[in-house]
Amino acid sequence: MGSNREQLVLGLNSSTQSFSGTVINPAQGSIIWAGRVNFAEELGSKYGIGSGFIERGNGVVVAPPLMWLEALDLLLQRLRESIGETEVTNITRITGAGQQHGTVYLSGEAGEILRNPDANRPLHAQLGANCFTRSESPIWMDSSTGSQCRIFEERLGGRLNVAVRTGSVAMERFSGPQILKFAMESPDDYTRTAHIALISSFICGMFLGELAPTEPGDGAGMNLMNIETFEWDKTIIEALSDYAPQLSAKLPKISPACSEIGPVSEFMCARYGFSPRACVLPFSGDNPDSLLGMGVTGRDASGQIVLSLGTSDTIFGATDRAFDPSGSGSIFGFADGGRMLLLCFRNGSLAREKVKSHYLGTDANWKDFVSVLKRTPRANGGRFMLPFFAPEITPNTENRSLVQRYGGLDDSDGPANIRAVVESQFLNIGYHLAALQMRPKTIRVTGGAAVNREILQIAADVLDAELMLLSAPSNAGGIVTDSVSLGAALRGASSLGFSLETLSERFCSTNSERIVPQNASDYEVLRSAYAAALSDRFVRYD
Ligand code: ADP
Ligand code: XUL
Repeated sequence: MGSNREQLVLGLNSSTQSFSGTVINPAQGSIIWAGRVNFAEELGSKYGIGSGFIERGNGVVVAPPLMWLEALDLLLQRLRESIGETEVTNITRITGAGQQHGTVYLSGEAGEILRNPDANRPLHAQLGANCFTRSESPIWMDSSTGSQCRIFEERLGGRLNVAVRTGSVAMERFSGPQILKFAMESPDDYTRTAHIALISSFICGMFLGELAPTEPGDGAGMNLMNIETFEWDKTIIEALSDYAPQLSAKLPKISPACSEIGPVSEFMCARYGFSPRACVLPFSGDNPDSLLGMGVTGRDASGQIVLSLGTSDTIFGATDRAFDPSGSGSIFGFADGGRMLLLCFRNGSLAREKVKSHYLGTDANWKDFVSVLKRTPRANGGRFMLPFFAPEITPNTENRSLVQRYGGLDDSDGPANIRAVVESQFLNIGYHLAALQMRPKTIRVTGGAAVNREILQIAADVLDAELMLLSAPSNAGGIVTDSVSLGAALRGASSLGFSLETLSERFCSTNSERIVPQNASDYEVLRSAYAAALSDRFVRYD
């Protein structure tokens, strides 16, 4: 193995719409490689998915785990082709993140096959139907588990008690209610399930060659982990045991985010050229790793807020809070041993895409969308909408979509609707931030839509906050939009002896472009109108 200067770290991101990776040289502060496999473009027809998932009706949203494995195979082949065999053997730490909350249900055979796969064939060709007790995984967009959330609340003495124990009220997309639903609807398949993995720990297991532990950042997105102890909450598991028997035995152990959990498997070395001395760390959730990748760590962490404009829009930051009594915010673990607070808005990029193709045609691109934004007036003459084209998480629309237009917004007026969806999404984010007494003056931005300066200017004006883009380390160029795989790589590098603060200084430069609010006062009337429209439809819980 080379000296510390030559050691490289691979961070991965098994996300909703793509599988991406970043290789860094932590000593030099440089990005060696970044790659991505887009599910829809490269594997869409084979797996019958649209934007990375399948909607089965009644709020059920799933994705095939074999698709993630095939994408991983493609990505790792590209990595080797691109950086060459020698550089691959210099990778000494491997970790990653997954879209949060989704669960993978494995039979006893999965563990056996993982221990000794044939290096001549990819894993997706070897983990056959007998390895899964459920061929499709429910993912974070699933909103079908309202009745299971009510069971959590009844059994644990109310919604607030669930939040006090787990950091979040029982939420439809969270893994606990999803597991309960599976156990109730398919008891035989549940009984055959030997291991329930998060998407993150499922992918991690492919590198370890055995079923992998979960990590507290992502484990907090299950409603099953105690947010104080970062252990499975025995009281909850016991309270649900008549619905989901033997659950403890099916859950992995929990290992800290920055711990080394074992060497990379022989299969991975033989098939992709990794060094047998490369170590694997637990995989985390995409949001916790994104927080690290956006440079939020250490003493000045609290108060730094990140807005991620990916499939979902999310807003998050480090926190001392143990739970959010209003029920909208979730508390997750964070790699530096602390906690983070997150608000998730399901109607993010996909709602913007939907409005784009509805009014501008399916061939329209983001330039067309931007040109409409440029020629429509700020604040839209008082027109706005409740922009929940799919069931929304914040506010919780309880498995229903909800699009309601206000201020004379006419459904047939394309330009006004295009502006309205963008403005209204940020009005919604601003409303929920204010409800949590959060009024950040600067916000770091990432995610696929962060390249769109016109959308960012609207966000800055509506939220009345300066937006900061992070510039990618010099040799990579551009701005950071895949902060998740970068954050995972930084976490991996921490186990080589670099402090997270040093890594953050080296990789997360905030000396880049800023989007300053220029017209925040133009939105004063709309902010109040939006708040009135929303409180008219939703009763707050506190
Ligand atoms: P995820 O990690 O959730 O899979 P990403 O962060 O990769 O998602 O973001 C993907 C989204 O970014 C797509 O749904 C796409 O609509 C959006 N996007 C990409 N480019 C632009 C752009 N120029 N303007 C607005 N949105 C964009
Ligand atoms: C967070 C959430 C989403 C997923 C997918 O709670 O549901 O952000 O992590 O990105």
